[in-house]
Amino acid sequence: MTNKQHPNIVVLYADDLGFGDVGCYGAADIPTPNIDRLASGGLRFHQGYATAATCTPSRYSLLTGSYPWRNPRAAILAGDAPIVIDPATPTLPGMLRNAGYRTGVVGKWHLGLGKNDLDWNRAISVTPNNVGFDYSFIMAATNDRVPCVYVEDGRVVGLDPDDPIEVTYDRDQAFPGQPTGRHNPELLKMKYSHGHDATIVNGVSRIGHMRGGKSALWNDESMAQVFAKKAVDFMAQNGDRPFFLYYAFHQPHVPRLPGQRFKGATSLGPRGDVIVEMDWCVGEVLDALERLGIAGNTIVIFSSDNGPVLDDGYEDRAEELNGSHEPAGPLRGGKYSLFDGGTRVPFVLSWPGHVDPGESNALVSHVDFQASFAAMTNQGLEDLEAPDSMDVLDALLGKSNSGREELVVEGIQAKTVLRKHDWVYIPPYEGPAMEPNKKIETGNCPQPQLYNISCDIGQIRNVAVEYGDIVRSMAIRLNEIIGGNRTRPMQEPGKADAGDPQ
Ligand code: NG6
Ligand code: CA
Repeated sequence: MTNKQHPNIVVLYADDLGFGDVGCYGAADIPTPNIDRLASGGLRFHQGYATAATCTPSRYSLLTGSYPWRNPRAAILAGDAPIVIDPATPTLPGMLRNAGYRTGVVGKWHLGLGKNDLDWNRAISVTPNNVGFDYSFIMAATNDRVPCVYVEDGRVVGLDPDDPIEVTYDRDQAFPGQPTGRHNPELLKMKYSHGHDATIVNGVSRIGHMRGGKSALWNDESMAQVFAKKAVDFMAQNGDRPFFLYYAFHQPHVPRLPGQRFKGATSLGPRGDVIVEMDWCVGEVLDALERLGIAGNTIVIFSSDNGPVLDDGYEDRAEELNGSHEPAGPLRGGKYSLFDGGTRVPFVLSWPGHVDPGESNALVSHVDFQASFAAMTNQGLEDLEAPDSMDVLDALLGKSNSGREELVVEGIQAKTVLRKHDWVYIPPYEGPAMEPNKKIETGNCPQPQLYNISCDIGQIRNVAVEYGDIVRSMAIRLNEIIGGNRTRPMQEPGKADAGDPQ
């Protein structure tokens, strides 16, 4: 049953884009006219958060309304990992489908596929189509992980049956005779700085080993166009009914390889250039909505899965060419971090004619979409559905300036942090204070940390000693929330995150 009065919903989701990386959030050196256009006609949130400082856990929350530490496997996944969302779990797209929406995902998935039976040469047994999406056109994991192929509705696109795909993330099972970044650096057009030394595709070595599937391999330089076209096609095909499109960009995640016309778009090198390319993708969506005559009936949200990183494993001169640009804006830390730079992200919502343009200080998170859009479409949530999602619809639509009171976010190794009102409490954690390769402050500290975000957005002044009573009550509250519900253990300090196959 379709319900014409419900607006379409488009979620545009960047990968590793920081709080300061786009014009409307203060970036002076990266032109992002389309995202800025969305923001000037919509609501720009100052306190919009992902639930995690890395991809898989963050996306898990967006699609299930659950904190990632509830799921034992919702950590950065290898490219051949089984799906982390149980098909029985009520999801955001599933809920909208029940409300009459047609649902589609285009772009980066990174939530696993199959159920330990993954064979890239047949119809994949469990895909986004089994967890609420009617249509899917995805890359399985990340652009730096094999297999480097597109998967449409559970089948690898363009695969020649006589050249089957094999994938392994076990170094000992690497395919003999197959060139790798580690052994054949002469074949690389972009060198790796750490990790990323396995199979070479398109002159770039990736994480994991892959053989075969030559006709199906993607080309990084045309990926933006491929995904943008699929996104626009999906909207065009479903313009006469409510639709939900989750369009997850691959930019500015590594490897950063913009299409020809975006090379040199900024003085920041590939990282800046792919942000401009991503902005072009946003423009493609906005233009299509206008062309289809449905812009006024479409909620568009733009956000990011986690904070920024400069060197995430390739020599693309991101640090060297960064100049005075501040990818995380005024925030401390970045991707992987327990500090706000890890999870506080650009967050814009527009609904022309329905949401007044402006700014909001409400505390909101991607985990809230499920409860909020359930409320908007008059759906009740099932028992146990979206346990951490809050109905903050009024805040999202700019009718109220108050969102959540508290939020749990996590950094690498599933270490959790509590935000409550203006306070951020980071429990004592062991481990290095600085991630050595990526040069990002982790937030690890043997002492408790407490920051008042309203007067100290940069988390410079740890006031845990002055406000011992607040530290104690927040520690108790964090334990109360997580208590016996954590099924994903915190990892050993110094160890790579789960799923990191290196
Ligand atoms: C890390 C990768 C990093 C990136 C990250 C996932 C290495 C050394 N680092 O393991 O490059 O792929 O995983 O990023 O391999 S995310 O945005 O998908 O969470
Ligand atoms: Ca990411």
